[in-house]
Amino acid sequence: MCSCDLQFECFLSLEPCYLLAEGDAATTWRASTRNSVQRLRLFKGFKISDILKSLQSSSERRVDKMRGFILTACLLASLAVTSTQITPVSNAAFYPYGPGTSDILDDVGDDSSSAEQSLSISFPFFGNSYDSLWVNTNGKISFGERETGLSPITFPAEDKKIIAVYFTDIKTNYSPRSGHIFHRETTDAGILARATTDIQTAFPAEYGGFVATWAYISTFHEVAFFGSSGASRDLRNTFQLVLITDGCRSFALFNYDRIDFLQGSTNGGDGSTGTGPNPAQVEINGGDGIHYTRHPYSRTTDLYDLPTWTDPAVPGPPGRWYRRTDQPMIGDDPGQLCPSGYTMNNNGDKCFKVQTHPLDYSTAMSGCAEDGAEMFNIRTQDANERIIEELSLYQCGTGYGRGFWIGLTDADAEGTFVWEDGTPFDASEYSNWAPGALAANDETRNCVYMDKGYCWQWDIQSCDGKKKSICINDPAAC
Ligand SMILES: [Ca+2]
Ligand SMILES: [Ca+2]
Repeated sequence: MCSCDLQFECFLSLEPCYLLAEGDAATTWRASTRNSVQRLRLFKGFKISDILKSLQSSSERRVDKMRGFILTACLLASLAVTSTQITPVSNAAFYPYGPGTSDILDDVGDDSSSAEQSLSISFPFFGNSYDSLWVNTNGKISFGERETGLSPITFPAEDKKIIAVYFTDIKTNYSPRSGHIFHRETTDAGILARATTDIQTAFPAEYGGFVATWAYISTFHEVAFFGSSGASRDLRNTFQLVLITDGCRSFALFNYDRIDFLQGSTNGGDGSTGTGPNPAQVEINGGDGIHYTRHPYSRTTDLYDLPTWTDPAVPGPPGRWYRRTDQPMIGDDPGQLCPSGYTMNNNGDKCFKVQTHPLDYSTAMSGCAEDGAEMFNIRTQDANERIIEELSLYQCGTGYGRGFWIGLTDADAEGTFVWEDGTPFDASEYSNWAPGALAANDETRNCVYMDKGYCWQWDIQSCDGKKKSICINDPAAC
């Protein structure tokens, strides 16, 4: 009979003790002894449920065969001991990891990465979604490609789709090994219940009804920095990223338990102290060159305080930073997603599309309506200034008669202007008429447009004239 530590299970009464991978979806099976955790690559693709089913229902001969199989695995595991027992942190913010979970333990490395991890869902990230990810040694999770870079990057940056949990030059392949990097996808009911509670608690007003259906937990346990030696090799950082989604919205939970060093000794770092002029990066980059978000301590010496930091705006345990990740962000401002073909305005609250082909007024209106959108109406000076800013690509001051319809007309009653939704036009609220526009208004000129020649001041022309137009739409729900 085997005698196991609590986190291990006896399997077929064999010594040493074994951990079985969590769930049938696991593609690797790990056997763990009391003194080691060792991934057994030779079982890739082998399902634990198959073993158990086989053991429960088949003949003794098959059981014996399976025992032999397991024994062989045992022997290999025992011979291939490469790590010492680790004790996961007892930190309320941290999700379970390491021994006792179905975590993948990455090979030790310096500027390396996990294998590409296929996901059972598409993870929504900054307006896109990804079917796989990489866990990279230097403290970051990436989509689209592995990220082996060791120097923080100024975000926003193009192409890099990165969650920098603690991005600096980390190294786990000293001898003896210097840290463990664990990760796993999970749909475990207990984990999802916890994730659901965390998001609901953090954002009660916005996401009180959120129910998590999937999570990915990546944990960097007591990792050392590149360039450490002697006493500085004992400077270790422990941090974790939990990705959570309901298939529509997604969130990243950053957990910090221990921060002993600010940066690796590259980029001017001091190998004896783990300090220097380029501290680690705690940021997210969407990869479009525009969208990113940044922890207030990112790339500062305040990083030491991450384990006790609490977000003043979001209820959560110390050491926890939350970010919603399906929507693109610019700094701290949450953006929203626009329907296909639409672009978020600079204010981040409405989506717009320019119908660049000049159309008569009613055709332009129906073009917007087909998208469930409205033609842009300028009701306020603020809106006028904003749309002009959005149209900055169009040089004004030339091209009189060209421009954009603005959804204002006096077609029904000459001289009485009405917005397209039926709201009466009130000149005392806001107007921006071009010189002479009202004086020239007559029954042949009933539709209002922003005149390019007058730098977007308003003019009136026949509704049969051809103008560009702007459709305004609400952000997509998900
Ligand atoms: Ca490194
Ligand atoms: Ca008129």
